[in-house]
Amino acid sequence: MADRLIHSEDRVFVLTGAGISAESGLPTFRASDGLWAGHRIEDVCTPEAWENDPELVWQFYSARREAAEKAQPNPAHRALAELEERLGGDAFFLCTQNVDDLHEKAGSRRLVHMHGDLFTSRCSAECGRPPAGDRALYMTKESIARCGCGAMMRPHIVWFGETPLEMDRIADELRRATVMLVVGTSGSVYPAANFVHWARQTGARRVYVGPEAPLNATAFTHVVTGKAGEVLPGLLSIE
Ligand code: BJW
Repeated sequence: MADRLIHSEDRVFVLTGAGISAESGLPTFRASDGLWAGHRIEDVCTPEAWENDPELVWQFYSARREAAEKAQPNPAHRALAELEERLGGDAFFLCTQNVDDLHEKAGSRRLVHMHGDLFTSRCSAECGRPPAGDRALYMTKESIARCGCGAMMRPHIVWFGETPLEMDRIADELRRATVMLVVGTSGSVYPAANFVHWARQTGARRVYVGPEAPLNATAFTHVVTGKAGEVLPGLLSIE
C-alpha cells in the first residue's frame, strides 16, 4: 500500500483468526487435513459432539490448553498491542475469534473473544453460576470437573450453532471504525465473515493480512499477502 494504513485520527477495529497464532506454533483449523486425532474438527466443535462424547471433547480442549499454555505471542500479536498503546483511549478495539490468550500475553487490553476462552469453563446445564477460570486438563470422563449443581463443566467455547459472545459491543465498535484490519482468518465462519460487509456499509478502509486471500476477499479495499508476523510490524506505523 502506498499510503500509511493508519492515521492518528483513525478508529481501528481489528478482527483476528487462527492464522495470527500460527507463527506461535498453534495450528489453524483449515490448514492441512483439518483433522484432530482422526476426528473432523467440526465433530468436536458442536453441542452434539458434547452430548455424544464429552470425554473426547475435553481431550481436544485439554490438548489445546496444554499447547496454548506453552505458546508465546509473536511479532504480530505484539504489533497490535503496541498500536493500541500508541492510539490510546478507545480508538482501538480488537475482536478475536481465537480462544488462546496470546493477545493478552502480548499486552492487548480492549479486546473480546467472540468464540470464547480456552482457560474458562462453565456449567453444561446452564444453572446460572457464572463461568470460571480453569486451566486443568481432563482426559477421562470421571475426571471432568462438576459444577456446584452437579452437572459436568464444559469448555467456555462457542460451538457451531451457538451464539457468539459480545455481539452488541462488536457491532457498536464496527459502526464507529474508520479502519478495519482483518488478520489470519479464512472468512469461512459466520458471523465473523460478515463483519467486513458491515464495515463496507460505513465506508471504513478494509485491509486483510494473510498468506492467501480469504473467501470474502472481494469485500476488502486491500489484501496484503504475507505472514502476519512479517507484515504487521511494518504495516502498523501511524502517520
Ligand atoms: C495466516 C498465517 C500466518 C496461516 N499469518 N495468516 C450456512 C451459511 C452461513 C452461515 C451458516 C451456515 N450454516 C451454519 C452457519 C452458521 C455457522 C457457520 O459459520 N458455519 C460455517 C461452517 C458455514 N456459524 C455459527 O454457528 C456461529 N454462530 C452463529 O452463527 O449464531 C447465530 C448468531 C449470529 C449472530 C448473532 C447472534 C446469533 C458460531 C461459530 C462458532 C465457531 N466456532 C469455532 C470453534 C470454537 C473455537 C475453538 O475451538 O477454537 O471457532 S470453529 C473455528 O472456526 C473456530 C475459529 O474461531 C473459526 C474461524 O476459523 P479461522 O480463524 O478463520 O481459521 P481457519 O483455519 O479457517 O483459517 C486460518 C487462516 O489463517 C487461513 O486463511 C490461512 O491462510 C491464514 N494463515 N498462517 C496470517 N502466518
